[in-house]
Amino acid sequence: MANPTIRDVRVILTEPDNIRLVIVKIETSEPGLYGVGCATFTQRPSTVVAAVDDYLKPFLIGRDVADIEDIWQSSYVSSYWRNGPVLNNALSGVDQALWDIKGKMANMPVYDLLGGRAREAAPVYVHTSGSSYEEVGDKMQAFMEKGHHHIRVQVETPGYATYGNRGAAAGTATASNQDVSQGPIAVTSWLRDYQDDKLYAHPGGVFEPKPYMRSAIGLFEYIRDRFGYGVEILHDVHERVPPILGVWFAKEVEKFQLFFLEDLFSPEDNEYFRMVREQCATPIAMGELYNSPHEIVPMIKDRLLDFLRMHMSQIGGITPAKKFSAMGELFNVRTAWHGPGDTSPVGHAANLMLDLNNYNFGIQEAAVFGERTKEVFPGCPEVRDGMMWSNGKPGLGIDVDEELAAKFPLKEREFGGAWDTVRRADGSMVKP
Ligand code: GCO
Ligand code: MG
Repeated sequence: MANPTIRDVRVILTEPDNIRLVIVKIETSEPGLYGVGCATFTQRPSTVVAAVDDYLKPFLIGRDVADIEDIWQSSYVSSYWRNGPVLNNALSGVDQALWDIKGKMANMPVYDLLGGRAREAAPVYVHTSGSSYEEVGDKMQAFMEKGHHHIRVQVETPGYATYGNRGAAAGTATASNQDVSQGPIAVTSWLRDYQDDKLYAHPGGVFEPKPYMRSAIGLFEYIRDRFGYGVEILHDVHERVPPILGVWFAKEVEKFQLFFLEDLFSPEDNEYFRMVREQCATPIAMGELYNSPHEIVPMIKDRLLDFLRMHMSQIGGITPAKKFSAMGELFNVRTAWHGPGDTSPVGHAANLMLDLNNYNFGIQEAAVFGERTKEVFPGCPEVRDGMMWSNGKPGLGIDVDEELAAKFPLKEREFGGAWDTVRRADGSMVKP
């Protein structure tokens, strides 16, 4: 009996809780059989819609839903040029939807299609941030009381823009409230005027590496004094510091025994990870900004990282992700899939399928989804007792309530929803 074929490929855009989400839905020739996949690229959602509607849909209508590998490989090169964020997200939406369909046809959750479970549930880490060490510590305490054991910690750098904390607004790192204990860093009058006039894309504020690093080190000292070493702490540098300062920072924080230090460098500076590996044992996590095997394979091959942090839809879905995690296993590199609020619940469900199956699972980043988001996505993976749990349903075990999703259209955003433009005190741009 012939397999069902792809009858339609549609994109669902929705923003239930102020984060733009992109889902692909594949409908088949078998009435009632469909799949959903995450294609969320929250900074450029409409480009993903075009990539699906204009290119993947005409390429895929009529294809056998069973042929996931061939569909992935042929779609991947159907643009000739490949490995970019827009086309990978479109491809991920299709790929995850096909895995969802295959699971439904086999009446199995995707983790069983991949070889079954290596663990009952996936330990997660959650985010804390604050304007003071005490505030971060209090939030940690609250999460630990709910059974969490892995906690990401970020703190505001007084007077500066800080990743991970809605800290100082743009242009506030001025002589008046500079972190002068770190030595005066003059915000140039040109920059201040520039920011006041808002002459450039939305001001993300002033970032300076040394005040940031000192406030982060102070946070780790505070946390270890208050809680000891029993709780696992994680920290995201978010690629903002000059590489040689990143090498220094990784060495300086080794004594705090982080679970991992994330995005120490930009992908463009991958080679600096060699210096870190030769000088300290701070566990390294990297990957959310990776799109291409050319970035990922060298990092695994040379064991330059400990945790693979790829954003699954940014690398093209479950099909490539399971290959990178398998390669990671052979080099004893663990997984820590990117799981922020701008991964849809469908994407979190896809992360969870690999989390449960992979032997070399490391940790799973969990987002605290808003109530409306959970209503739009019935079957959203549950986080309980510090772990993410599958509902064991066939496929990805999640759905999209299209009628409800339509009640939350994407909002118009300043600058098209671009990432903050963060600058050094001299006005030069800082990578996000
Ligand atoms: C993380 C990430 C996110 C990204 C965001 C970009 O570790 O979860 O760094 O916070 O900044 O997903 O859109
Ligand atoms: Mg990150």
